Amino acid sequence: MVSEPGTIKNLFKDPLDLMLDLNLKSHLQHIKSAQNFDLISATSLNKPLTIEFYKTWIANNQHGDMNYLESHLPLKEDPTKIHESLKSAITIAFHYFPEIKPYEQHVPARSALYAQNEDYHYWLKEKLTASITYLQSHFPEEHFFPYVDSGPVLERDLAYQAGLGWFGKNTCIIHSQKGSLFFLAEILTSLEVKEKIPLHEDLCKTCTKCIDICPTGALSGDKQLNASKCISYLTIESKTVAPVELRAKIGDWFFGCDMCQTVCPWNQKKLNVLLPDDNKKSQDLVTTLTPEKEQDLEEFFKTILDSSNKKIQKMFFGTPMLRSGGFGLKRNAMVVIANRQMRSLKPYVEKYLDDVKLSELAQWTLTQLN
Ligand code: B12
Repeated sequence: MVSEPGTIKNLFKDPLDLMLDLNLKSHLQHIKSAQNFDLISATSLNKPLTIEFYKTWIANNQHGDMNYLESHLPLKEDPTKIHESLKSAITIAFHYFPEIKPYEQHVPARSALYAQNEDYHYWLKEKLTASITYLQSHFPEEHFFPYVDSGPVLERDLAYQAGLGWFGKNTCIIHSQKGSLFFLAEILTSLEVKEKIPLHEDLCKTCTKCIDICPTGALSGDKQLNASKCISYLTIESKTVAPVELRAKIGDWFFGCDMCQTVCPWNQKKLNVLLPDDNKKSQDLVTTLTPEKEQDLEEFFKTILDSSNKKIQKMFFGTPMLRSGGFGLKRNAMVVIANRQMRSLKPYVEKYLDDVKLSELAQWTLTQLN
């Protein structure tokens, strides 16, 4: 069970409005407006509230081949092992759009919203670094370390502890005002934060839309995600080809997946304003495209399958898609080609029949196209 300190009433409130330490609050307010952060708050670095869930999840092998999640365990359990001076975390949420800085390469394939942008690991870290420069000028004796995604930090737990939102049934941190379409980031610091922001109440209640829609059954229950079945894992993190039984269920997702977030009632307001194009919000496994967009997609996959892995790496440099590399993006293209029945691309797939890592998938794709 999660031990929940203090009250859990924190409804429809910005965590800063709940902050009693006025000095800390004014600094965080300054940073928030300077960097246009959606939410900012702080918490002392206790043992993560949800570490037991994390341990069970790893022990049950729900993490696929993301071995780093296993090796991060000791540091996630006790963040002071990262640096002995650490006492607190300033936690931040920043929306993935509309400040989209589109990369030069137009990607017409269906991709997660967060990935339609320059790689957030860089630009969000820059925002943290600018915030640290400000903090350092007011607290010259203290240490500050920026974290965005890749560090050994249980980011959702810290966000939860700082009142940035609750753990949704889809496992995402959801805030009653902001939804969940945001990145999380932190500044770990030696600064002492005594403030205890009330936890955000879980407002998922009886809704099960995210669990019901998950095409691969990766979400099997409330806050239960088997990563090795998640389309996001299969198209981004996995270093292998998806098991045959999951391939059709990936639909036309080329990179990541947003279904458990775009179906969420807490994201509808934002989605309707920012994504008026219905196709972008589509909950169909395979989207309907205009002939021009289908043509665009064909050309894109031709380029992917015709290029060396090195060339692909160059093409996607500075974007989140670089993470999948040449192998991953070719793998993803083939699954979409099969699921969209893109028969004209058969000759491009045939080139991979002798490929060490992709031959079986190429064979499967051709069988689906026949
Ligand atoms: C590994 C990873 C993945 C994996 C595994 C996902 C997962 N759910 O764990 C994969 C590749 C599948 C993935 C997918 C995505 N990810 Co990811 N991912 C991570 C990463 C690096 C580690 C997450 C982790 O530790 N998982 C371990 C498991 C056990 O954590 P968990 O599923 O969240 O489980 C917790 C809850 O379920 C909770 N819990 C369980 N039962 C109960 C009961 C109660 C009562 C309570 C209170 C809590 C609780 O405790 C668990 C432990 O904290 C973090 C960054 C980081 N350093 O933390 C980003 C991160 C979680 N991902 C993020 C994003 C944006 C995504 C995607 C939306 C990307 C996409 N569109 O394709 C999807 C969303 C899929 C989903 N529904 O989670 C954001 C989430 C932002 C948010 N609003 O929550 C993060 C924080 C990155 C960032 N810096 O912005 N991701």
